[in-house]
Amino acid sequence: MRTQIVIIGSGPSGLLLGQLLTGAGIDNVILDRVGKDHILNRVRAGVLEEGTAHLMDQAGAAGRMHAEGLPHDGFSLAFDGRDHRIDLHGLTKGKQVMIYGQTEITRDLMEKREMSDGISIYEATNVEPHGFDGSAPYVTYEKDGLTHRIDCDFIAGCDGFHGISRRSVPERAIRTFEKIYPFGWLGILADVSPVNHELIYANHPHGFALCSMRSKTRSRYYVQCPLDDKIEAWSDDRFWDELRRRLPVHHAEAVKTGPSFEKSIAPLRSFVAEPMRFGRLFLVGDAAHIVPPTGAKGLNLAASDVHYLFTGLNEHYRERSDAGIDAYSSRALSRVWKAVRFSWWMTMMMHRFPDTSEFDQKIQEAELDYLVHSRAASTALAENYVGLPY
Ligand code: FAS
Ligand code: PHB
Repeated sequence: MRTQIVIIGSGPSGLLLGQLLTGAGIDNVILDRVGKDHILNRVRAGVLEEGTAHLMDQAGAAGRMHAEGLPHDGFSLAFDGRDHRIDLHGLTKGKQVMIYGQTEITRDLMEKREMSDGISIYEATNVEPHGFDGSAPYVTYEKDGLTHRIDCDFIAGCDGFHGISRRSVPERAIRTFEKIYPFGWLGILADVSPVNHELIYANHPHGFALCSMRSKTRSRYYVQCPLDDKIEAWSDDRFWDELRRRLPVHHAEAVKTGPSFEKSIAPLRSFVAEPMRFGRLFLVGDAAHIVPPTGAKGLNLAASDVHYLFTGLNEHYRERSDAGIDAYSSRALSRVWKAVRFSWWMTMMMHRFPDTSEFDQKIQEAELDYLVHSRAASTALAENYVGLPY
């Protein structure tokens, strides 16, 4: 088989890139090592920047997002028993975020791809990129007991943090930067109405909590937990008690509880690989970077990477210009590092660290006090949260 672009990974990065390329008449094939249902069963991000929503429009896959998504003009920071609203709309001259689950983004893009007759090969094992340091790259994979080969012009490594693409780059050619946080997030999904019409990020002596949602009838909640914590140690009752303990009383009393149907613990890390291009192989999304979910940036960074790479590939084929693909890594990394900083800053500000000193705790409290009482500080938070320009 031959195509122009082989995309490794059928998560949001791969599917969004595939749909934009298809819309521009650029042939592409998506490979994933698991099946569609496995991908659709993952519960991850929930907040979309306007840039991400616009890319879904550009991909022609935004109908359900506009119909079912919840545009939000602000969110609250809760600490010391009170909450403080951050007026995103007012502080960013009218910008919003869209509450719409990553699972739905993935479903919409999969359906759009099927309608566009895009080729996606699932349960492709031992996927391997080859020859990307030359001018004739190709990808091999196994399926139904046979080894297959796809020759191409370029390879997009959209295969996430644990994928094969970054691991295929010679160690001498790549630098990585990492910070591991000493706690995780225990998250649940429950079909109960959200405690508030907007998100609440809470900093409490017992730890961080986040009140989010997927719709007006489905809530997504998180509590900070020790890194070595186990799901089995968290009954629903224990979760609801701990969530309410970490919220201001008026919110705690309003929490609607019910049986959770998804419960998971995610570790938190910051990670960046540089560069994001190796000849004819490009790293995209989580394959190149990971952020703690505190700033709701992971999925949105994947979207801006896709924007930069699609723009470059489109120029390559339409205008015979390589300026865009040559600039891909530096353009993407410039935005990545600003989002990595923001996600680190929000994580440091909103979580309780096991080994924090009394001095560091007072600094955190001063940071929160300054943030909610200074328009300049709130504006800086707001412009990062809605998403810096592409
Ligand atoms: P993904 O990891 O989503 O997709 C990669 C795809 O590549 C997968 O389908 C995988 O099966 C496939 N793949 C991997 N290795 C392969 C191989 N060798 N061969 C073929 N295919 C291969 N972001 C937020 O903004 N907010 C959040 O709240 C949030 N919560 C998260 C919770 C968890 C537990 C995790 C892991 C991430 C979370 N994220 C969150 C970040 C997440 O949303 C990512 O940013 C997003 O999934 C990035 O999408 P992709 O780059 O497509 O990578
Ligand atoms: C979510 O709804 O899953 C979510 C929202 C905001 C975050 C992280 C996760 O910062």
